[in-house]
Parts: sequence; C-alpha cells; structure tokens
Amino acid sequence: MINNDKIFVTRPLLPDFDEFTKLAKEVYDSKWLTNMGQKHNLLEKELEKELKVPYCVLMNNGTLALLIALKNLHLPQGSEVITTPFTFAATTHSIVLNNLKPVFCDIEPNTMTIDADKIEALITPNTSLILGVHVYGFPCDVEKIDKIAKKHNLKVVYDAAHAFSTEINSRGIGTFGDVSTFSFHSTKLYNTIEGGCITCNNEELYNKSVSLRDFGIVDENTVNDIGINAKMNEFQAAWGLLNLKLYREEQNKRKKIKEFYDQNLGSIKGIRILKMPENATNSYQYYPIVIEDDYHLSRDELCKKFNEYNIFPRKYFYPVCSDFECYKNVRGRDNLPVTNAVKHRVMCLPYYSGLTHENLSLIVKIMDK
Ligand code: T4K
Repeated sequence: MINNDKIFVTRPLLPDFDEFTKLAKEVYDSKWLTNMGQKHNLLEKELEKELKVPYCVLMNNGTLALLIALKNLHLPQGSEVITTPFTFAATTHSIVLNNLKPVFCDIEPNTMTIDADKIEALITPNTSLILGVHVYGFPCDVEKIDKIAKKHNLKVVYDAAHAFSTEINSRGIGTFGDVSTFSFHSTKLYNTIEGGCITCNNEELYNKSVSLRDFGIVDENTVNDIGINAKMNEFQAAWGLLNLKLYREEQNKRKKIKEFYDQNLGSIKGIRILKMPENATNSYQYYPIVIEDDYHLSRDELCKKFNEYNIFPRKYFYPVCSDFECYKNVRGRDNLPVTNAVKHRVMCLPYYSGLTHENLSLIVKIMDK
C-alpha cells in the first residue's frame, strides 16, 4: 500500500487566511511595515504573558536571538562555552560567531539534554558560560545547572527553540538561567513564519537586547553598541498574533496523536519512547523515538522503509554538531559516548494536527512489521 500524499515530520500551523488578510490590510493601510510597529509591540506583550516571563524581546529568527543573547553577556573573547552537540547547527554556530569556544559535553540518555553530571569535569579557568538546549522541549536539569553555575561563577543561557509554552513546576521555561531564546520558525509548534525571541528576568539585559536587535541604536543621535538587524516586520507579527490564539488547540490535537503513538508503539520490541519529566509540561514540538538494537531494523533502514511509503520522518539530530568538519577540533568531542550512540538511533515521527487516523495507523503498521 503506497500513500500518495507526502507525510512530513511537521506542517506549519496556519491562521485563517481571511483573518490574516484583514490584519495585513490594516498593516498596508497604516504604512507602518516594520521597526517596532503596533502589531510587533502587541505581540511582544502577549508573548510575555503566554511564556510567563517578565521580559520578551521579539526577533526575526531564533538564530539571531541566540547570537544577541550571547553577545549581550559580554563574555571574555575566546572563553569557553560548555554546550551540547545534540542540537541544531544554530546553537554551536552562535557561540563561534561570538568569538567564543564551544566545548562539547555529553547528553543524558532519557531527555537527550546536556548531562549536568558531566559539566563540572569540563570547567576550566577559561570557562564563562553553560549553554543548554531544551531539546525536543525536554527541559535541561535547570536546578543542577544553576548550582554548578553559581559555584563556578558562570553565566547560563538556554536555547528553548523547541520548548514554546513549556513550564517547569508551573514556571515559564524562559525564566531559567540568565537568558533564554526561542524560535518561531515555520516548523515550530508556534510560528511567525520566521521569528524568535529572547526572554530574561532583568531589565538591563532586556534593554540591551532591544538595542542590539536594532543596530545598537538608542535614539536618533546615539548608537551605543555594535548591533544587528533582527527586527520582525508587521506582517509576520500579525501572523504571530493569530497563531497565538491557535497553538493551544494544535497542542491538544498533538496530545491525542501522542497518546495514539504511545499506546501503539510502546509495546513494540526495540522502540523506546522518551518521557517528559513529571514536573514539566510538554510543548508537543516533536515526537522522538529511539530505535534500539533489538528492533528488527536499524534507524536508517526504518527511515528508508517509511520513505517508500512517502513518509518523511527526520533524524533530528543526526549528524550532531560534533560531527561537523568545522567542529572537529572542539574540546570534549572525543568523549561523547551517549551522543554518538543515540545519533544513529533517534528519529522524530510525523507530528502535526493534519495527520489523519489512516496516516497514523499506517505509520504504526510500518513500524510493527
Ligand atoms: N536552536 C535549535 C535547537 C533549533 O532547532 C533551531 C532551529 C534554532 C536554534 C534556530 O532557530 P531559527 O533561526 O531557525 O528560528 C528546521 C528549521 O528550519 C529550523 O528552524 C529548526 N531549528 C530545525 C530543527 O528544523 P530543516 O532544515 O530540518 O527544515 P526543513 O525545511 O527540512 O523542514 C522540515 C519539514 O517541515 C519539511 O520536510 C516539511 C515541513 N515544512 C517546512 C517548511 C519550512 C513545511 O511543511 N512547510 C514549510 O514552510 O530545519
């Protein structure tokens, strides 16, 4: 049985087209298209409430959010950042583009986040920052990381690109560490087509982020830092305002898909399902599984089989950042046993509300054979 429509790992959340064109017309008529317009500022305020954070600074993508978050901390040039290799390229690139040195720390096998128990062994007098990633929306061990950072006087940044709306013990995930960054790319649960934001708890970092996303401009007569253009335009902000009203419904639908997958895949020998820690809520961004050695196919063989049915899960994250040629000399790269085992076994299954019962049954059937 071949499925003729392609099934992807995700499809973007789309607002009602007529509602969008109505807001787009307002933008058009206002002749105010970008540079912190009315819809931009409204979205920023709405996001502060939604993410339960004191400060949110909207950006035009998650990568610039990371770049600016790191630049803002004014870390010593050439100092080391302990980070995870099990992430999208943007995380490590943002370190190097800030003239800092990444140091790879292994991940822990249940959440695939940086292994907090392995961080201290990597700290040297040249370490300035820990950069964790809440990968797939699974929270890093924020408590342990906080303790280590305090003990060694280090800053902490979290890449929360996958963790929109996640809470730990009812606290917004964007409030942990010194700064957090989010991505609102089209493939994310909540999207503004391209977009992202920085969240922080302190007014000084907020003001600096505001200035850096706009070339370091303070006012017409003053440029006080080497900033960049990371501003979101009004059309995307309008899109974002509409999607903000829709993403909870999308999460509820994904929750049902998760239940279906959990029920039907949980008993298949060799398939491991990752579990969200009890004290955290799920962003429903991805549905990752691990294809263990006692499954009858390797991860790549299973992927190939899916592709024959026009189904395209993704091997997030393979290759890992420590596999990239540009990072072959990074410290820590030779001691990543969990990362290097997991990267050949992990797979993110299709996970979006548009999947039909028939699609889901086919996915399970392919895996159960
Ligand atoms: N930190 C982390 C941990 C991240 O994962 C990311 C981004 C960032 C930072 C940086 O944030 P941004 O600067 O991107 O805001 C995608 C996304 O482009 C990227 O945002 C994301 N992480 C990464 C994990 O995934 P690709 O190259 O895998 O995407 P692509 O184009 O293959 O799309 C995946 C599937 O989604 C397609 O097979 C079909 C579907 N799709 C995609 C697009 C763009 C659609 O149906 N419609 C669409 O418009 O990187």
